[in-house]
Amino acid sequence: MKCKKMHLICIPTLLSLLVSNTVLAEHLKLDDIEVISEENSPLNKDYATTAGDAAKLLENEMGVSLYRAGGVSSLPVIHGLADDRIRIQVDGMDLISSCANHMNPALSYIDPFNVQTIKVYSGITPVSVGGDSIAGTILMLSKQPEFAMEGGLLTHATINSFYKSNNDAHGVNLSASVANAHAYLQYTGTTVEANNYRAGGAFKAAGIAANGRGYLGADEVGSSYYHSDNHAFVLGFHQENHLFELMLGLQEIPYQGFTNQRMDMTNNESQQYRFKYEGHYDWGLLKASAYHQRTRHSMNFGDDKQFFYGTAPGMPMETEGVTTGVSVEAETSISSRDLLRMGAEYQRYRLDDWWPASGSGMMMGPNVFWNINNGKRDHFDVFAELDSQWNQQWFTQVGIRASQLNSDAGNVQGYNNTTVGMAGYGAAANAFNALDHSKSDHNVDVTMLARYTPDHNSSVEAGYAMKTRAPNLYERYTWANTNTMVLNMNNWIGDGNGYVGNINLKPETAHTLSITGEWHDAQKEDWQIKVEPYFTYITDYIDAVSCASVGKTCASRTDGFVNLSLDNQTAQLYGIDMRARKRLSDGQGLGRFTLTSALSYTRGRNLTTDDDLYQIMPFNLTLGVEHAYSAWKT
Ligand SMILES: [Cu+2]
Repeated sequence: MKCKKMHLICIPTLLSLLVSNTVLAEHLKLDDIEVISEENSPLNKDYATTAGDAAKLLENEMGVSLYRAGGVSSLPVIHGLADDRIRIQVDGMDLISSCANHMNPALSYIDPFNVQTIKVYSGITPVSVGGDSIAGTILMLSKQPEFAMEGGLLTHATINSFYKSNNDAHGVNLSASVANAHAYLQYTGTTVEANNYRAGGAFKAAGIAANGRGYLGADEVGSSYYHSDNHAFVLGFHQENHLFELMLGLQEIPYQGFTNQRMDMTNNESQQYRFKYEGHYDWGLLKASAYHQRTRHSMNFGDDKQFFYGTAPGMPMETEGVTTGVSVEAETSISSRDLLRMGAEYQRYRLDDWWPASGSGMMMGPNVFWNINNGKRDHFDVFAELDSQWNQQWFTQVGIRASQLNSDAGNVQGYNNTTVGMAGYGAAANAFNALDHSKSDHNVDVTMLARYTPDHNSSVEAGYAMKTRAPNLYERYTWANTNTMVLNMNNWIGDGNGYVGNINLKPETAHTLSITGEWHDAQKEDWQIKVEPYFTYITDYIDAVSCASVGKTCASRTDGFVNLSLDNQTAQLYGIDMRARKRLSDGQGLGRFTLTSALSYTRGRNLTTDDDLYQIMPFNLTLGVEHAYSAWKT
């Protein structure tokens, strides 16, 4: 259906080849080690549809919407809250977007084909998976190791490719693994590439994309091309009740256009190293992990944007982010009723964001512009969570998390040290450098949840959560306010306006009430309905404000956009999500037909200004009919 509307031909699997050699017919799955929560969702991995963008796997998740940025860098929104407000873990790593335009969000670092499990917490998020976020949590896990039975050998190889005619998107995914009863080695690699895609019809006049650039058709969406390569090596060991895993991940995105930004990604290289341990003991479960990621990111004007401005050949912008994390978590039954979970997490983050000089003018020279110099954001968290199964009907969970977060940034300089005029950066740099940049935040999260399951056909869950997020480094430490071009470059929101940070920002705290009701037949096969209303009140919500209201004098502009800063305000969101499905026929004859529907409504208001919040998905209702016949699904 989607394909027809877009005038494209989907060939999800042009070539699909599976090679397997199993010496022993059975292989050993470590089911006892994998802890799957009920938020675990079945994956619809249509490779052509996701085409390198793991965020697109979340498209049908209850409570989640997406906003598009680059071809492989969509950003999820949970109940109207997006980006850094969501905790996103990829294989246990909390990855941070190291770019003034947030072009490399966490989910851009995993290939959708490699994702095995997604867990989305959209309502009340347990503190064990929350922290430094005020919306929900998204956990994405890649393929888990499979070991052979004792004395056996398990080998596996898969190659997939796809082609989409609309934007010539094509890619290859390769996966190979070998395992015996105790060790496991896996490689997965992917390359995806696409040209600009075409809209359903003409939406602008055809012509050159920009001065000195090529021609764009009337239906061609400029700056929507991309190319992304991912490689992951995993080595696992399994000894009785202990699992050790080492992962090396490499990513390169040589180019990715951004339709919603003034810049494009001209390179993104990332190396990820991860160690994971899971062990079962008589007293319970112990999990530990450590990770290290380095990202080197470059931006400039891509092929569909003007490159020369006077004597300046483009505007190079460079970023390096280094994230290191360690976590330990233990889970133990303290009685037949109570399960206690305790953990500690540490994360260290470093960020440099610098823009080399360009051209002979004062606007971008003669010095290097330091947007963020030696930015630091480190936090240490501890949490405790108690699950209690009081009887067949009642389950409760209470949790508390405390976090100490320290951030800092070094002194900066502009392209020049002139203190007057819009191309003079000295005054703003001097003012920023005169301030003490180090900040400490002490955050507390609390969760209380109760679930009542009266029978096999229904359950009701209700809860309250208090969650806190500290400002990111761009929100706190971007400093240049005299030049619109520079302000434009700091736009992690993706709305075309110019932004300057505010060092006085406080962490934002959300209070959420949520109820989830679920009704279904006993087997959850014939019919199912799930309703989730929610209400969130946020104090110190970080929102865009006029520069003057926070004592800054920003460059004025008349191009329809505005230059803004940030301040803590009060916001409120409420809404409802609903999902329903009913089987229409039972699988005899023509196959099984199922009617599905999804409804979501979110209303978000800034109570300080009485304005609507940004990035809120309008009311939407989706109806569908699923058809399954043997192995076919439509
Ligand atoms: Cu960027």
